[in-house]
Amino acid sequence: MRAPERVDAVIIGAGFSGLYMLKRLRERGLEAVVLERGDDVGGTWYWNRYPGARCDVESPYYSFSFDPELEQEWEWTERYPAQPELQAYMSHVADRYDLRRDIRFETTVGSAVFDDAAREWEVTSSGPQGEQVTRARFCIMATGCLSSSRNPDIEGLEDFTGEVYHTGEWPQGGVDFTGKRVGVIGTGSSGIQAIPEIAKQASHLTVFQRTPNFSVPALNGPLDPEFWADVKANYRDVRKRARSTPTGMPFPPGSESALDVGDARVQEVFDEHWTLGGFRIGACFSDLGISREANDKLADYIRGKIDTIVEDPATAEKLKPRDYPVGAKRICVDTDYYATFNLPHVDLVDVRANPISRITPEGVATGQEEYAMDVLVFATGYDAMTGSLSRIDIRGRDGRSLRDHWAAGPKTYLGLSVAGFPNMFSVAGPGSPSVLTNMVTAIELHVEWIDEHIAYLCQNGLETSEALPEFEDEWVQHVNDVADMTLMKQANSWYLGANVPGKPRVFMPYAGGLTAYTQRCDQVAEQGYHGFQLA
Ligand code: NA7
Repeated sequence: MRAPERVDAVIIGAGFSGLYMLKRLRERGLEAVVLERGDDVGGTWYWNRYPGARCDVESPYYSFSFDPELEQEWEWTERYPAQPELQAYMSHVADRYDLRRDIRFETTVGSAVFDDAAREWEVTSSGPQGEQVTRARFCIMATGCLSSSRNPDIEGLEDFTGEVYHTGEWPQGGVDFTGKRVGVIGTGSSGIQAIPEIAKQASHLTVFQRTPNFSVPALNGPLDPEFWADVKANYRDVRKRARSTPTGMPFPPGSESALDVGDARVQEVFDEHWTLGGFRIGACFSDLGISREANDKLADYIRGKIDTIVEDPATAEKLKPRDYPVGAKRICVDTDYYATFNLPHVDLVDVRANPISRITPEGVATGQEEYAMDVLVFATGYDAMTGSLSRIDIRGRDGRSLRDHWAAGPKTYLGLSVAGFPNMFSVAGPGSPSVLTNMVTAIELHVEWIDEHIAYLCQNGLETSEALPEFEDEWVQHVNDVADMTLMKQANSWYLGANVPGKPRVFMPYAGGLTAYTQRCDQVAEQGYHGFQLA
């Protein structure tokens, strides 16, 4: 093993979070390194390069706001950014600010252990040159919310003789489906984006659906030059507005109640939003997220749209979500998803009614039928929000493991800090708004907060900072209470850990919106980091 590397801060992950964190800490005069599993920057967007992979937040808003020059020089080409464009953007950011020299690529972190005596983190990783220890005062988890992909535990998978892929670990060179019989398991955002693209090449496509999702049209296309020029001319104002809404996007939620305005107005507003495209429809009335009666109106509307698009009534019926409210699972934003089921070579199998019993050497078997496949695509999601942390052996004071501390669900103060894990901060961690908002806005707020907190510690001669246990408990309770005020817990979603067998069912993101959350974080800072033990 090589001699330990000693820096001020070690950052794990080189996605949006890690790149910005490195930039900020370096400008602060700290020596920082980033450890990254992939061989390039991009984080979630590095791995999710499946056909059709595209962000559901519009391009001008899904970008860094920290440098007006960067905003002006970068040109987005489409309304929603596709994976290659996001990859190119992050690569540009890394080069523009000369970040790569402090990023260790192809480096997988195995453990992060707090050394009580030295008050340092010891992070062990393996990379191209073997095992490496990095010692640092601060350890920043920029590990992403959707970075730990999971194949379900279906018997027989190892016997399958065809090709197997997961959307979240897609091969660099792409996959050619031409002339092949393809099975896609999973109909979340990834499946819904990939299915229409795979159908363009495959000779036959079988979609295995356990739970149908609510999906709305993206209406993607080239970015309207006039709109883009207008955003660029007003970018400061656009960013300011984005930071002042619950979602981190520069448009406020609807102010009318769907229950007060009458059916004609409800129809009019839904129609307007359907033709506008994107998931803004999910917040077009003020009560869609809190009243099941209001929410049912939108659910009925989307089910009605499925009927108008899908020609076969039995298939349309199978595609309609029935048992959870719109938005309790993230609304999918698609291009031709429902219409894909009108193609003669595309079939839908309801595996809720007929569960997959095993993977055979030739394909997929349900209790009723066997489906022969050349390629299997798992679009089965992630061990979300906690998976990328719990796969690292993280130990705080007295060797206490984070896995144990979180055995009953993640516990954090503000999603930023964990009691007993000094000087460890997480960007967009569980307990923060993260995945319920525009991730880039949420990430920027966190990175800036962490950077300023570190500066405060350094300026005040403080060695360590960590959440006080009672504040952590209070925050966990608050996150839970806020989720209870919404409809968010009424679906078996990854927000609740429901997609991972055995994972505790705890609502992980903070549903109170970015505005209220930011105020709370600012307040904590203004009060000398109230709720943190500073030593
Ligand atoms: P998701 O949203 O977690 O979707 C995973 C899909 O895979 C979902 O339809 C699951 O059905 C299905 N799934 C998972 N395990 C199985 C098994 N064993 N059998 C059949 N079907 C299964 O992940 P995505 O990658 O699509 O999207 C993640 C986020 O990325 C998304 O929300 C956006 O924020 C971007 P289930 O619903 O659990 O019944």
